[in-house]
Formats: sequence, structure tokens, C-alpha cells
Amino acid sequence: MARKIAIEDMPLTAAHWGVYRAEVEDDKLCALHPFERDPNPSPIANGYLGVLDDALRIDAPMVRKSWLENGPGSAAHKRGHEAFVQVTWEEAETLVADELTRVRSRYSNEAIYGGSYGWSGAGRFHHAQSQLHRFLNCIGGYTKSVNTYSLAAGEVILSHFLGDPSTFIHNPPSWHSVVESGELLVAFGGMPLRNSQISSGGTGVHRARTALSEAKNNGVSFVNISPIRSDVAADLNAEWIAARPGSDVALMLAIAHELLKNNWHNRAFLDRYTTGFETFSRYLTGQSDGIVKSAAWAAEIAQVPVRTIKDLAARMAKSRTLISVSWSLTRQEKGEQPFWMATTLAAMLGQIGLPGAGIAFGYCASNSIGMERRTVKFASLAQGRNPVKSFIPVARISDMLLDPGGTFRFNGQTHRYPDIKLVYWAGGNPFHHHQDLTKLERAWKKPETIIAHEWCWNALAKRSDIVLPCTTQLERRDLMLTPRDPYIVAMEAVVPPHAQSRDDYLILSRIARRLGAEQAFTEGRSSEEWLRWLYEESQAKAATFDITLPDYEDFTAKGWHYVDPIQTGSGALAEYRKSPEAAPLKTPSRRIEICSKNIMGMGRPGILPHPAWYRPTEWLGNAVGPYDLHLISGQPADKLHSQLDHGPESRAAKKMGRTPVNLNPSDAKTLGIVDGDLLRVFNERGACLANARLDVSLMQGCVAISTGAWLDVERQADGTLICRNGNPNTLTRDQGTSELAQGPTAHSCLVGIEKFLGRTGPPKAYLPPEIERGKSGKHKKAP
Ligand SMILES: Nc1nc2c(c(=O)[nH]1)N[C@H]1C(S)=C(S)[C@@H](COP(=O)(O)OP(=O)(O)OC[C@H]3O[C@@H](n4cnc5c(=O)[nH]c(N)nc54)[C@H](O)[C@@H]3O)O[C@H]1N2
Ligand SMILES: Nc1nc2c(c(=O)[nH]1)N[C@H]1C(S)=C(S)[C@@H](COP(=O)(O)OP(=O)(O)OC[C@H]3O[C@@H](n4cnc5c(=O)[nH]c(N)nc54)[C@H](O)[C@@H]3O)O[C@H]1N2
Ligand SMILES: [Mo]
Repeated sequence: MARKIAIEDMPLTAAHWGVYRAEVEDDKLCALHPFERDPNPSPIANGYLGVLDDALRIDAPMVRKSWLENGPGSAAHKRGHEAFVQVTWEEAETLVADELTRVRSRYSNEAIYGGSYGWSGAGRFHHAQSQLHRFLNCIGGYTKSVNTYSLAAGEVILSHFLGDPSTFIHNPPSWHSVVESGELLVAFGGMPLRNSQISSGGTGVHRARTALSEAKNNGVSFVNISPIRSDVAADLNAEWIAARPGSDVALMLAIAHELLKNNWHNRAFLDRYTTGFETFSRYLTGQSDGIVKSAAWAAEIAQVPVRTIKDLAARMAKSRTLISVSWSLTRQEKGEQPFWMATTLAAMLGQIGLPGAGIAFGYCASNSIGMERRTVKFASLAQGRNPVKSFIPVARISDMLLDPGGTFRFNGQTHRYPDIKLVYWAGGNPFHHHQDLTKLERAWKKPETIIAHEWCWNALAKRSDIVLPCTTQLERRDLMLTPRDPYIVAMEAVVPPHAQSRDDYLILSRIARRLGAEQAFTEGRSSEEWLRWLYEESQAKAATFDITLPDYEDFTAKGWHYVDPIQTGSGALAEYRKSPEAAPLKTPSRRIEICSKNIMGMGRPGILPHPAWYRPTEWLGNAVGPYDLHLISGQPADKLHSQLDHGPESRAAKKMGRTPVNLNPSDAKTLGIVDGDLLRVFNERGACLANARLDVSLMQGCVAISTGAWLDVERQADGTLICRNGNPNTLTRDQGTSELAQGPTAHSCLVGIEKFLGRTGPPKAYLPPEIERGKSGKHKKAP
């Protein structure tokens, strides 16, 4: 028997949820051991065990039968229900290249939707979306998407009132400053540690848990304003304010009103650093609309006692106070408002830019938020130039496909949806991430061709026409090289690529060759040569920040390198506080815009130029049976989105084999539901099945189903979909946040629940589609 290797000598790999050492025997993954330097490693990696070569792994290029036999557009309604035919790579490359050529010449490059939103794997080079965008730009461009599902509304509104969203989202007061100087941390939407397992591009050290404990031990107190008590870790003893979902801005306004009324607001700060407070205060006091935004007014909306609001306002006025707003608050109707209003509140407190105080967007939405580090701009693969001008806000995909030529408003302007004929996806899963999946399913029938790169038979792969099997991040070398982590890591190929799978770069290089674009796409470099290039370019960039990175050989031999972080950050706004003249903001007034010049300039009815509370169309405030429960569909603790839902870590977290739906025990009692009951969660958009899990940490009137379960649908009598596997996006709304950002609004959703007494067909989520093998070479050539 071979001598066992010590864990520290096992090859390193990285994922969005951490760095691991891989234990491998005979090319088979046996274990992923946490990186020895990570004090709080995430167990999500265990999801990989057993799934790299199981029946759900896509082992060869596949083409949907009707498409292969009858050409593009054939039997589009069968997507998701039809057999695939295995083809050779040669055939697959020809089919894709010919189809791209057909669509480009018959329509135009605009007819290709290549937004391809999604998280894909970690690794600076093999980032599927970047590879695809570069490839499509090499052949004349594509219709793209802008902003994220994570916080589109936040990104747009920040650009108006603070300028430069990325800087302010990613550089809040550091954990170090919170520990050293903080007193009171008020978290709207909580700071769930489950979400801090993740950091885009990977992380060598999970910091949030330790930082929060240190802060608590240093006397910081916490307030959790959220429908879920456990959104702030239990050992922090946070005060829990269970406000109605969607009411946060009303609460913030009432706190602001208390500050104004008691003269607790910092006039000098407002005068020096902000514009528009006068206009806003007329709204606050009701001079402009007749409604005083008092504690009593908000108490009714948020269903929180007046006393609680007044006490909180007084504590915030008298303490060094830091306000955190979770990204989830942007994923709801009028999701532009919470970031804006919270910043206005922080400005009234006058502590923005001080250590451990002011404003933060989304502590724990990513492990990187609050992390002490040096900001280095590492090299990345150039994306090239996209000559196609058409675009959509990312969450408008169904509307685009269903309404070619239709118009939409976005950020002050009117645009037109292009007519999409071909969808190309690599590294994302719209049948995970998008809302109202019945509507997306309808929209999905419109394109003539859908091409996807995937490694497992998930809902997207099953709904594509051409499926190209890709490698996972464990099967290729790469670099974990993120600007958001103190570690950089040389990722090894810990197991060989499964069956015929290829990395996205190789797949696209070969297609580019057939389109005469190989040189433009590859610049003559192999992936190994690209890795070295990326590293050496990054080394040069790091040097300009006075950071010395080891030589490539030394780095890859050791496997990782640690860049000493800076310990004192009070956040990106500290510079501005120090000198608003020397470090002005990138807004029209160069200050924090409580009243936005840009938004005022849009002159749109129904959109005020300052933060305001707008009554949502779907929330507990207007809930009448049968849909009288608010659905929270937050991030799953046991995986990243839909990734590895078929793996053992996610399966172990299911309840009796199904996705759990959490509900408050007193709601359960009223409805005659007991723990473990199979429930149908439904509304007019769709339904899903889930098993009841009673949860005292969830407020009454709410139910919670984490996202991520692989879609497994049947059509109900009314034409909507029921998911047998508990995917909450069968229920959520597909409506933009507002015409400003058009962000997704998953968190504004009402549902009903009942015991499920009906019958459904056998579950298919974790079964591959029917595959015909040995038939390649017999198809008709695409016209
Ligand atoms: N109801 C509801 N819906 C939501 C949210 C919510 O809060 N509620 N949150 C939203 C948010 S914030 C986000 S960011 C989105 C996330 O949505 P996505 O990012 O689309 O979700 P993932 O499941 O991470 O999809 C990544 C896909 O890439 C594939 N993949 C992994 N590695 C590779 C690779 O190397 N190459 C290729 N080609 N593919 C690879 C995986 O198998 C997976 O299918 O979901 C959104 N949807
Ligand atoms: N384990 C794991 N971690 C992840 C991810 C994952 O898939 N798995 N995804 C990552 C991604 S892409 C993102 S964008 C971030 C997202 O990070 P967040 O946006 O913070 O995540 P969510 O889980 O959607 O929401 C956090 C909490 O907001 C609360 N909430 C919902 N609606 C309201 C409301 O109206 N008011 C208030 N006050 N609270 C509300 C819910 O109780 C929920 O638990 O997480 C990242 N972290
Ligand atoms: Mo996200």
C-alpha cells in the first residue's frame, strides 16, 4: 500500500467557498481537507465527493434530438423533456460554429444573447463567463447584460448618491476597525454567517465569524433587524427586531425622524458632506406629502412597537454606530431605496468615515466584505471590445425573450429589447437564478438555439440544444488571484478531466479555430502559458503597490502566498471625510447626494429624488388569503446557489429527502401542520413541494425556502409549474425593482401553503436525461 501523504503535502485547490487540500487515490477524489491556515473552513466542499464521475456527469458533447435531426428551432417546446444524442467533439464544434455563422449572417450578432450570468468556478483564468465574452467579442460581439442578481438596485443607486459603487460596496469599515472602535452595529437584513462562507474567486481565510466574536468581546452590541433571528449569530446576543419584510425603509425613516425631532442629527456633517438634506427633511416631516414619518407611522407599517423604534433611535444617536444593510434588501421591490436611506441615516448621525462607524453594504454577504487586506488590481484576461450596443439589465431576460422590439426603461432612459435567436451560456444557471420560472420556461421556447457548457445534468443543461461538457475547477490548473483576499493560491488539477470534458478555454479555442478567430482568441497561448502570463503581469502590478510576489516557479512549488494586510481601514469613505476637497465623490455635486441631481433630472413621475418609502405591491401589509405568507428565498447554507445540490453535503441538509420549508411553530399550529409534513407552497405564478421544518427563529407570517434545489417540474392544471424538488423560483416575481435599476425582486413574494395530498410523477431532478449513444454522424446538417 502506498504511504499516506501528509495533508500539508496534498495538492491545493480553491473554490468560491475556500481553499482545500485534495486527497486523491487512483485519480479519484477521496477528501477535501481545509487549508491549514483557515480557522473557519466551510464544509460546502464536501459536496464534491462522489459527483465528479457519477451518472449526472456530462461525459460527452450532446445535442437535443429534434434540433439535431431537424435543425435550429425544431420542437423548441420539448426543451427539458427530450432525449439527447451523443456526438463527437468534431461534430459538436462544427454544429456550434455553423450555427453561430448562420445566426450572425442571417440576423446579426445582436441576435446572440451572451450575457451568461453566473458564478461558475473560482480561478482567474478559467472563468467561464469571461472566456465566453472574450470569444464572442472575437466574432463580432453579442447582446450583453449589465449589473448582478446580487444587488443590481444597489449598484445603480450607489452610482447616483455616492458614485463608484464597487469601491463603496467592497471597502466598508474593516473588521479590525469594528473590533477596535465599534460600539453599536445595527444590521438591516442581518449578517448571516452561512453566507460569509462564500467569497467570489475564493478565500484562504474565513474571517467573519472570528471578527464578530472579537467585536462582541470588545463590547460591541448588535441589533438584528430581520425576519430571521439566526441572521445574526446566536452567540452575539443581538437584539432582534422582527420587522415585516419590505418595511426597512419606513423604519429607517422613523429613526431619522426621531433624530431630527430631538435635534440629534449632525448638522455640521450634513452641511459639509451632503447635498439635499433640506428637500429630504420636508419629506420626513410631511411638509411635502402630508405624512409625518414618525415612529407611530413606521410602527404600523413594520409592525414593530413605537417604543422599540424610539429606543433604537436614541441608542444610535448616543453611540458610535455602524449601519449594515444586507444585499437581500436590494432584491425586493423598490430595492434602490434601502442603501440610499441607510446612508442618509448614517449621514445624519455624522459618523461616516470614522473607524467602526458609518455605513456598510452587506457584511457577511461575502467573506471579503470587511476583510483586512491590501487592494491590488491583479491582471485578468482581456475581454476585448463588444461592438454590439444592445443590452439588458440582467434580470430582464424573460421580458427580452418574450417581447423582442419592446421597450424598457432603465436608469433614466428608454431602450429596446433585441430579437434574440441564439442563447449561449457558460458558468451560470438561469433555471436556478431567475424568478418566475413558469414565465422563463415560456420565454425559453423563443430562441432557435440554446448552447451551454456544463459539467452536470442540471436544469439548464437539460433545457439546452447543444451541451458541451466542461471540466470542474478540480480538474484544471488555475490561479486563485482575487483582489479581495490576502491569499493567492496556485490551484492544481487534482484529478484528470472526466471522460471527454474539456475546459471552457479549450472548447472555445476549437470553435474559434473553425470561425477563423483562433489567433484573436488565444493570442497563440496555451492555458499553461496564460497562467504564467497572468501571474507575471499581476506580479508587475503588485509591485506598483509595493507588494513583492515570489517568482512563478517558487509560487507554484509552494502553492500559496500571503500578502500582509493593512490593519486600520475605516473604509473608503474615510478619505472623503478627511478631505472632501481632495477626495471628492464621483457624484454631480461631488458629495453624498441625499437628493440626487441625476434622478431629479430624469423627471419621472412616481420617482422621488431622495430616499422614500413606497408601499410594495406584494407584502404582508396587503396579504389576504390564500396567499398570506411572505416567502424568504435566501442563500443556502449547504452549497453555493445550485452548485452541488446533487452532492452529499446538500443532500444531507434536506429533510426526508426534500428541500425544507421553514415556518414558525405558531403558524404551523394555526394551519394544522406538523414538522415533516409534505407541503405545497403556491401562488398564482407556480408551486413547489417542500417538507415542513418548524423554526422558532423565523418570525410569524413568513416562510423560508433556501434557493438552490434543482428544478424538477410538472405542469399543473392551470399551466403553471410545480417543482417537486422545492425550487422557490417557481413562486417568486419577475418584476424589476423599479425603472431605475430593473433589478430582481425575489424577496417581495407572497405565498400560500397547504398539506400536499395530490400525486406527482417520480422525482427526476437527480436523473440524467435519456441519451442515445452511438448514433453520431447521422444528423442532417443545419441549414
Ligand atoms: N429566489 C431567489 N433567487 C435568487 C437569489 C435569491 O436570493 N432568491 N439570489 C440571486 C443571486 S444573489 C445570484 S448571484 C444568483 C446565482 O445564480 P448562478 O450564479 O447562475 O448560480 P450557480 O448555481 O452558482 O450557477 C453556476 C453554474 O456554473 C456551473 N459551473 C461551475 N463551474 C463551471 C465551469 O468551470 N464552467 C462552466 N461552463 N460552468 C461551470 C455550475 O454547474 C452551475 O450550473 O441567483 C439569484 N437567484
Ligand atoms: N452559503 C452560501 N453563501 C452565499 C451564497 C450561497 O449561495 N450560499 N450566495 C452568495 C451570493 S451570490 C450573495 S449575492 C450573497 C447574498 O447575501 P444576502 O443578500 O445577505 O443573502 P440572503 O440570504 O438572500 O438574505 C439575507 C437575509 O435577509 C433577510 N431578509 C429578507 N428580506 C428582508 C427584508 O425585507 N428586510 C430585512 N430586514 N431582512 C430581510 C432574510 O432573513 C435573509 O436571511 O450571499 C453569498 N453567500
Ligand atoms: Mo449573488
